[in-house]
Amino acid sequence: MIPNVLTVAGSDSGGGAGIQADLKTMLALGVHGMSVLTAVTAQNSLGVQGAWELPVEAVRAQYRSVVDDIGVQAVKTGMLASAELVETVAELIAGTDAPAVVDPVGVSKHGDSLLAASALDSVRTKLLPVATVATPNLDEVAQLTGVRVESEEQLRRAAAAVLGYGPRWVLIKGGHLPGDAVDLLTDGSEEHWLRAPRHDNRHTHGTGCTLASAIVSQLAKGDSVPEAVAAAKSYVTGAIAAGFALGGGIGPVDHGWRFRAGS
Ligand code: PXL
Repeated sequence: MIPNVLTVAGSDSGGGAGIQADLKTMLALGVHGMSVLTAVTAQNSLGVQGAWELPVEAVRAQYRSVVDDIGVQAVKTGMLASAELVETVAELIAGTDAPAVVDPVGVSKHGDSLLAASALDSVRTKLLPVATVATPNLDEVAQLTGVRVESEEQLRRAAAAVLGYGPRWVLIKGGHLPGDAVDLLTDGSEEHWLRAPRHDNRHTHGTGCTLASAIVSQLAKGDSVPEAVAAAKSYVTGAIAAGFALGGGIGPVDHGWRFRAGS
Protein backbone atom coordinates (compact mmCIF):
# COMPACT_ATOMS: atom_id res chain seq x y z
CA MET A 1 0.00 0.00 0.00
CA ILE A 2 1.27 3.48 -0.88
CA PRO A 3 1.11 5.77 2.18
CA ASN A 4 -1.17 8.82 1.89
CA VAL A 5 0.40 12.15 2.84
CA LEU A 6 -1.37 15.49 3.10
CA THR A 7 0.14 18.96 2.76
CA VAL A 8 -1.80 21.98 4.01
CA ALA A 9 -0.04 24.92 2.37
CA GLY A 10 0.01 27.73 -0.17
CA SER A 11 0.50 27.58 -3.93
CA ASP A 12 3.73 28.90 -5.48
CA SER A 13 2.88 29.58 -9.13
CA GLY A 14 6.58 29.30 -9.97
CA GLY A 15 6.56 25.65 -8.90
CA GLY A 16 9.64 25.72 -6.66
CA ALA A 17 8.12 26.04 -3.17
CA GLY A 18 4.75 25.66 -1.47
CA ILE A 19 2.24 23.00 -2.49
CA GLN A 20 4.11 22.34 -5.73
CA ALA A 21 7.38 21.54 -3.93
CA ASP A 22 5.50 19.39 -1.44
CA LEU A 23 3.77 17.24 -4.07
CA LYS A 24 6.94 16.82 -6.14
CA THR A 25 8.87 15.74 -3.04
CA MET A 26 6.16 13.25 -2.13
CA LEU A 27 6.29 11.76 -5.63
CA ALA A 28 10.06 11.51 -5.47
CA LEU A 29 9.87 9.72 -2.12
CA GLY A 30 7.21 7.25 -3.18
CA VAL A 31 4.11 8.36 -1.29
CA HIS A 32 0.70 9.53 -2.52
CA GLY A 33 0.64 13.32 -2.09
CA MET A 34 -2.60 15.21 -1.45
CA SER A 35 -3.14 18.92 -0.85
CA VAL A 36 -5.31 21.36 1.06
CA LEU A 37 -4.72 24.80 -0.43
CA THR A 38 -4.65 27.67 2.07
CA ALA A 39 -3.57 30.52 -0.19
CA VAL A 40 -2.56 31.32 -3.73
CA THR A 41 0.56 33.34 -4.48
CA ALA A 42 1.48 34.98 -7.77
CA GLN A 43 5.17 34.20 -7.62
CA ASN A 44 8.26 33.69 -9.77
CA SER A 45 12.04 33.60 -9.40
CA LEU A 46 12.05 37.33 -8.54
CA GLY A 47 9.60 37.28 -5.63
CA VAL A 48 5.96 37.26 -4.63
CA GLN A 49 3.83 39.64 -6.68
CA GLY A 50 0.54 38.90 -4.91
CA ALA A 51 -1.07 36.60 -2.33
CA TRP A 52 -4.69 35.69 -1.65
CA GLU A 53 -5.82 33.45 1.19
CA LEU A 54 -8.77 31.06 0.94
CA PRO A 55 -11.82 31.28 3.20
CA VAL A 56 -11.71 29.13 6.34
CA GLU A 57 -14.66 27.06 5.04
CA ALA A 58 -12.73 26.19 1.87
CA VAL A 59 -9.76 24.95 3.89
CA ARG A 60 -11.93 22.99 6.30
CA ALA A 61 -13.91 21.40 3.44
CA GLN A 62 -10.78 20.30 1.55
CA TYR A 63 -9.34 18.78 4.73
CA ARG A 64 -12.51 16.87 5.61
CA SER A 65 -12.87 15.60 2.02
CA VAL A 66 -9.43 14.07 2.08
CA VAL A 67 -9.20 12.81 5.65
CA ASP A 68 -12.72 11.40 6.00
CA ASP A 69 -12.69 9.35 2.78
CA ILE A 70 -9.09 8.64 1.81
CA GLY A 71 -7.35 8.90 5.17
CA VAL A 72 -3.82 10.11 5.88
CA GLN A 73 -0.72 8.50 7.36
CA ALA A 74 0.91 11.90 7.99
CA VAL A 75 0.16 15.64 7.59
CA LYS A 76 2.40 18.63 6.89
CA THR A 77 1.66 22.35 7.19
CA GLY A 78 3.33 25.22 5.34
CA MET A 79 2.05 28.72 4.53
CA LEU A 80 -1.06 29.41 6.61
CA ALA A 81 -1.29 33.18 6.04
CA SER A 82 -3.63 34.30 8.87
CA ALA A 83 -4.47 33.69 12.53
CA GLU A 84 -7.87 32.33 11.49
CA LEU A 85 -6.33 29.74 9.18
CA VAL A 86 -3.62 28.78 11.69
CA GLU A 87 -6.26 28.12 14.34
CA THR A 88 -8.52 26.20 11.96
CA VAL A 89 -5.69 23.96 10.78
CA ALA A 90 -4.40 23.39 14.32
CA GLU A 91 -7.88 22.24 15.35
CA LEU A 92 -8.19 19.92 12.33
CA ILE A 93 -4.79 18.36 13.04
CA ALA A 94 -5.61 17.91 16.72
CA GLY A 95 -8.58 15.77 15.63
CA THR A 96 -6.53 13.62 13.21
CA ASP A 97 -4.70 10.50 14.36
CA ALA A 98 -1.50 10.95 12.33
CA PRO A 99 1.91 12.57 12.90
CA ALA A 100 2.12 16.24 11.89
CA VAL A 101 5.14 18.14 10.58
CA VAL A 102 4.74 21.88 11.13
CA ASP A 103 6.91 24.16 9.00
CA PRO A 104 6.14 27.53 10.63
CA VAL A 105 6.55 29.51 7.40
CA GLY A 106 7.00 33.23 8.03
CA VAL A 107 8.58 34.80 4.95
CA SER A 108 9.62 33.64 1.48
CA LYS A 109 13.22 33.41 0.28
CA HIS A 110 12.80 36.95 -1.04
CA GLY A 111 11.57 38.27 2.29
CA ASP A 112 7.92 38.51 1.30
CA SER A 113 5.59 37.88 4.24
CA LEU A 114 3.57 34.65 4.04
CA LEU A 115 2.14 34.93 7.57
CA ALA A 116 0.40 37.91 9.18
CA ALA A 117 2.19 39.28 12.26
CA SER A 118 -1.12 38.88 14.08
CA ALA A 119 -0.94 35.09 13.48
CA LEU A 120 2.31 34.54 15.41
CA ASP A 121 0.59 34.00 18.71
CA SER A 122 -1.72 31.37 17.20
CA VAL A 123 1.30 29.56 15.79
CA ARG A 124 2.90 29.54 19.27
CA THR A 125 -0.13 28.53 21.30
CA LYS A 126 -2.28 26.48 18.89
CA LEU A 127 -0.17 25.04 16.08
CA LEU A 128 3.17 24.20 17.74
CA PRO A 129 1.47 22.18 20.52
CA VAL A 130 -0.04 19.75 17.95
CA ALA A 131 3.23 19.25 16.03
CA THR A 132 5.09 15.95 16.07
CA VAL A 133 8.03 17.82 14.52
CA ALA A 134 8.37 21.59 14.04
CA THR A 135 10.95 22.76 11.50
CA PRO A 136 11.71 26.48 12.00
CA ASN A 137 14.65 28.24 10.36
CA LEU A 138 16.58 30.83 12.36
CA ASP A 139 14.41 33.75 11.24
CA GLU A 140 11.30 31.86 12.32
CA VAL A 141 12.94 30.97 15.65
CA ALA A 142 13.65 34.66 16.25
CA GLN A 143 10.12 35.66 15.25
CA LEU A 144 8.47 33.01 17.42
CA THR A 145 10.72 32.97 20.49
CA GLY A 146 12.89 36.08 20.42
CA VAL A 147 16.03 33.86 20.53
CA ARG A 148 18.66 35.04 18.04
CA VAL A 149 21.14 32.40 16.95
CA GLU A 150 24.55 33.46 15.68
CA SER A 151 26.57 30.30 16.28
CA GLU A 152 26.07 26.53 16.34
CA GLU A 153 26.26 26.40 20.15
CA GLN A 154 23.22 28.68 20.36
CA LEU A 155 21.07 26.18 18.42
CA ARG A 156 20.42 24.37 21.73
CA ARG A 157 18.90 27.46 23.30
CA ALA A 158 16.71 27.97 20.23
CA ALA A 159 15.52 24.35 20.40
CA ALA A 160 14.64 24.66 24.10
CA ALA A 161 12.67 27.84 23.44
CA VAL A 162 10.62 26.24 20.63
CA LEU A 163 10.07 23.01 22.63
CA GLY A 164 8.61 25.24 25.34
CA TYR A 165 5.55 25.69 23.10
CA GLY A 166 4.87 21.96 23.04
CA PRO A 167 5.97 20.22 19.83
CA ARG A 168 7.24 16.66 20.47
CA TRP A 169 10.40 17.31 18.43
CA VAL A 170 12.01 20.39 16.95
CA LEU A 171 14.41 20.57 14.04
CA ILE A 172 16.22 23.90 14.15
CA LYS A 173 17.56 24.60 10.67
CA GLY A 174 20.89 26.38 10.96
CA GLY A 175 21.35 26.72 7.19
CA HIS A 176 21.50 30.52 7.41
CA LEU A 177 24.65 30.37 9.59
CA PRO A 178 28.02 30.56 7.81
CA GLY A 179 29.91 27.30 7.20
CA ASP A 180 28.38 23.82 6.94
CA ALA A 181 24.58 23.51 6.90
CA VAL A 182 24.02 22.29 10.47
CA ASP A 183 20.62 21.42 11.91
CA LEU A 184 19.74 20.28 15.44
CA LEU A 185 16.95 17.76 16.00
CA THR A 186 15.88 17.23 19.59
CA ASP A 187 12.94 16.21 21.75
CA GLY A 188 14.55 17.69 24.84
CA SER A 189 16.36 14.50 25.82
CA GLU A 190 17.91 13.08 22.62
CA GLU A 191 20.05 15.33 20.40
CA HIS A 192 20.81 14.62 16.74
CA TRP A 193 23.17 16.98 14.90
CA LEU A 194 22.80 16.86 11.13
CA ARG A 195 25.64 18.33 9.12
CA ALA A 196 25.93 18.73 5.36
CA PRO A 197 28.53 20.60 3.30
CA ARG A 198 27.35 23.97 1.96
CA HIS A 199 26.79 23.89 -1.80
CA ASP A 200 27.82 27.03 -3.62
CA ASN A 201 24.46 27.38 -5.35
CA ARG A 202 22.11 30.35 -5.14
CA HIS A 203 19.20 28.34 -6.56
CA THR A 204 17.71 27.24 -3.24
CA HIS A 205 14.07 28.33 -3.59
CA GLY A 206 11.81 25.80 -1.86
CA THR A 207 14.38 24.29 0.49
CA GLY A 208 12.25 24.53 3.63
CA CYS A 209 9.08 23.16 2.02
CA THR A 210 11.05 20.33 0.46
CA LEU A 211 12.73 19.32 3.72
CA ALA A 212 9.46 19.30 5.69
CA SER A 213 7.73 17.34 2.93
CA ALA A 214 10.54 14.80 2.85
CA ILE A 215 10.25 14.36 6.63
CA VAL A 216 6.49 13.83 6.48
CA SER A 217 6.86 11.36 3.60
CA GLN A 218 9.39 9.30 5.55
CA LEU A 219 7.18 9.34 8.67
CA ALA A 220 4.28 8.06 6.55
CA LYS A 221 6.49 5.18 5.39
CA GLY A 222 7.10 4.21 9.01
CA ASP A 223 10.42 5.86 9.86
CA SER A 224 11.02 7.11 13.41
CA VAL A 225 11.47 10.90 13.67
CA PRO A 226 15.31 10.74 13.74
CA GLU A 227 15.32 8.31 10.78
CA ALA A 228 12.87 10.48 8.82
CA VAL A 229 14.86 13.66 9.42
CA ALA A 230 18.18 12.04 8.45
CA ALA A 231 16.70 10.68 5.20
CA ALA A 232 15.05 14.05 4.48
CA LYS A 233 18.29 15.96 5.06
CA SER A 234 20.06 13.70 2.60
CA TYR A 235 17.29 14.18 -0.01
CA VAL A 236 17.21 17.98 0.38
CA THR A 237 21.01 18.25 0.25
CA GLY A 238 20.97 16.48 -3.12
CA ALA A 239 18.12 18.71 -4.30
CA ILE A 240 20.06 21.85 -3.31
CA ALA A 241 23.22 20.60 -5.04
CA ALA A 242 21.13 20.15 -8.21
CA GLY A 243 19.22 23.47 -7.88
CA PHE A 244 18.92 25.18 -11.25
CA ALA A 245 18.47 28.64 -12.77
CA LEU A 246 14.95 29.66 -13.71
CA GLY A 247 13.75 33.12 -14.71
CA GLY A 248 15.91 36.07 -13.74
CA GLY A 249 16.25 35.43 -10.01
CA ILE A 250 16.55 32.55 -7.55
CA GLY A 251 15.83 29.16 -9.11
CA PRO A 252 14.38 26.09 -7.36
CA VAL A 253 15.97 23.05 -5.80
CA ASP A 254 15.65 20.00 -8.05
CA HIS A 255 13.01 17.73 -6.57
CA GLY A 256 13.71 15.12 -9.23
CA TRP A 257 17.49 14.91 -8.74
CA ARG A 258 17.39 11.21 -7.86
CA PHE A 259 15.58 10.43 -11.14
CA ARG A 260 18.35 11.96 -13.28
CA ALA A 261 20.86 9.71 -14.98
CA GLY A 262 23.72 8.63 -12.80
CA SER A 263 22.20 9.75 -9.48
O1 PXL B 1 9.35 28.46 1.78
C1 PXL B 1 8.23 28.93 2.28
C2 PXL B 1 7.08 29.03 1.33
C3 PXL B 1 5.91 28.40 1.65
N1 PXL B 1 4.80 28.48 0.88
C4 PXL B 1 4.80 29.17 -0.25
C5 PXL B 1 5.95 29.82 -0.64
C6 PXL B 1 7.13 29.76 0.17
C7 PXL B 1 8.34 30.44 -0.26
O2 PXL B 1 8.44 31.07 -1.26
O3 PXL B 1 5.94 30.50 -1.78
C8 PXL B 1 3.56 29.24 -1.06
